[in-house]
Amino acid sequence: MEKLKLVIANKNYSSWSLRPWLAMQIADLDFDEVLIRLEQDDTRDNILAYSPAGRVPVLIDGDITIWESLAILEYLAEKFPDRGMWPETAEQRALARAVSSEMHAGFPGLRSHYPMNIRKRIPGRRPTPEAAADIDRIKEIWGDCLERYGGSFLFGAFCNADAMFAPVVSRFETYGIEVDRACRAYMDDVLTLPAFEKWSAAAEAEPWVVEADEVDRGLADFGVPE
Ligand SMILES: N[C@@H](CCC(=O)N[C@@H](CS)C(=O)NCC(=O)O)C(=O)O
Repeated sequence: MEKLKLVIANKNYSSWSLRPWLAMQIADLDFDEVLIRLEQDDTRDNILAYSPAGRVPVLIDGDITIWESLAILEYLAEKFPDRGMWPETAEQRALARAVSSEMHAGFPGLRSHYPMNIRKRIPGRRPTPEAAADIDRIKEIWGDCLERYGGSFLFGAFCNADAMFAPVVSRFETYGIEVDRACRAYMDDVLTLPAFEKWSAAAEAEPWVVEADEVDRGLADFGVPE
């Protein structure tokens, strides 16, 4: 059987790449990774060589190519049913899929205002109204899951839903978003996962800077009065 291959981009910035990479590490899957640098003249061609969608992550399993982070997670959960990539009960699986889909399809206010930047700490960047609404909803999701299913992670043990939210945890850490004690404990559990620490260390070591994803505390660019 050919080894799985996951095509990703810069570990410091590529939030979509982090999701399946983390899930695959925690599921203890054997895979090769191919890293394509963002914002280079040949970035688009390099990604298109793997996927017609022109976006990473891309999972290659022999002659099967899967793009879209959530589809990749679903494929892996089906292929490796013993790895607990979704929770055990139907109710929990349904909710885990609901919050994962909500993440995959939503939160544009958060994503544009607070780009993932693993190696930076920029506390005090004030949210736009859209980002503030997204943050509130994310805290509500985390609080609700942690209260219902309690444990280190959203549904007890780490699952695909946690992988989907891991880049948000990183963003909250980078920009010093205030959270309550339960969410803080959840964030700490994600940030101290050995697999997350491995990704972060690689992000720290990357010399590449993507200017578009480097933001400061100010809001001038967003037309929001200080
Ligand atoms: N909906 C896609 C989003 C993927 C995406 O936007 N990936 C970014 C990197 S994080 C990308 O490939 N960008 C290519 C580029 O900017 O040229 C998914 O869930 O996989």
